[in-house]
Amino acid sequence: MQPGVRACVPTLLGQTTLSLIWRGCLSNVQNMPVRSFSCLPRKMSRWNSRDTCSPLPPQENPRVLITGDPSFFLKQYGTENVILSDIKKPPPNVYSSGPFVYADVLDYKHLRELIINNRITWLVHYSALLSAVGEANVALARKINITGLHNVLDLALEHCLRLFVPSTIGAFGPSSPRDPAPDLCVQRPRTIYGVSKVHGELMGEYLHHKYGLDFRCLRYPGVISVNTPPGGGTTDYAVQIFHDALSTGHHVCYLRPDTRLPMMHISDCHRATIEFMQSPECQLSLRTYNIAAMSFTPEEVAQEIRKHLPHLKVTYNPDSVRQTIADSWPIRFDDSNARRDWGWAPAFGLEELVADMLRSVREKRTDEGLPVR
Ligand code: AKB
Repeated sequence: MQPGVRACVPTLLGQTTLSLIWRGCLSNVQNMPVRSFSCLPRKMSRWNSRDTCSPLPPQENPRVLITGDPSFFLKQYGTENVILSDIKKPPPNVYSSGPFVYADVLDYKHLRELIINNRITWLVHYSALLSAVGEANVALARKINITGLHNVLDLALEHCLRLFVPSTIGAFGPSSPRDPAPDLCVQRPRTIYGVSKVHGELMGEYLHHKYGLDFRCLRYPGVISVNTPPGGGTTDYAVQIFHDALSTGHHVCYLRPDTRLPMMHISDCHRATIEFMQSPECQLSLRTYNIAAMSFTPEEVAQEIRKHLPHLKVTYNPDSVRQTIADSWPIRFDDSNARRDWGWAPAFGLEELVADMLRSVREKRTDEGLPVR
C-alpha cells in the first residue's frame, strides 16, 4: 500500500459534516504512520466529539462488514446493509440469510476492496481461533488473532470505520481477581488466545486515544447457542451438554463438576453487541467492557437440565489443557460499568437459558430428522 494521506470520508454523512471531517482529517498530516491513517487528529468526525454527542447520529444506519460468521447484524440492519464473510463455506442457513463473501483476514488488500466497494462504515471482527484450539496450534492462532487483527485495525483507521472486536473472559489469567473480575485489573493470560485478546484490547484503545479510532470491545463470557457448534473453546461443554442430553442422554464433561465460569445466552450476547455499537460515544467511559449474565458449574447446568430430562447422565473426565485454562479464568464478571454507561442488562438466567436451549436443540434435531429423547 502506498504511503500518503487519504481523506476520511464516511459515505453516509451529508455535505456539511463531510467538510468538517475533511478539515479534521487534513489538519494533522505530520507524523503519519506508514500505513497512512487518515483520521487524524482525535475526534475524526463530529459524532465522535464529546461536545456534540447525539443519541441518533447518522451511523445508526451503518453498512456493516463482518469477519467470521455471526449473522445477527443482518436482522438488525437488513441484507442490503450487512455482508458476512469467512474463509469457510457457510452453513445453508447463514448462506441463505444474506450476502456472504469469501474473505481472509490475512488478505489486507481484499478486505480493503470489500470495504471500498461496499461503502462499509462498521467493521465487526469475529474471526479468531478460540482458547483450546489455539493452544493446539499456536502459530496459526498468532497469525489469525494478531496479524489478522492488525489488518482490521489499520483498515478501520484508514477508512474511519467504527470497529467492534470481541474479547473474552480468556483475557484474564491466574493473577487476575477472579470473583469478580473487574474491567480494569491485572491481565496476564496464559493462552495465546488470551494474549492476542489483551493485545487487541490495548491496540484498539491506543489507536482510539492517539488517532480517534472508534474502537469498541466487549469481553464475552462463554456464549451458549444452538446454531454455533462447539468450536475449540474451553466453555464448549456448556453447548455440547444440551445436544448430548437430547441424543444419547449421556454427557462426558472435560471439566471438573465444580468449575464455575461466566456464561451468557446468545441472544443476550447479540443484544449487548448491538446496543453497545449503537451507544453514543459520550456514554462510553471505557472502550473495553465486561458483560455478564450468569455463572454456573457443569454440575449446576446438569441439575437444571435434569428438571426437564431427569435421566441425563454426566460423567467427568477432566482434560488437563482445558481444566488448566478454566482454572485461570474469572469465576464471575463485574459488569457494573457496562450497566451504568450504556444500560446493559441480561434477560436470560440459568433457568431461562436451559429451557430455551432444550427447546431449540429439540427443534433443530427434529428439523434434521434426528431422533430426540
Ligand atoms: C473459549 O472457551 O475459548 C471461548 C471464550 C470464553 O472466549 N468460548
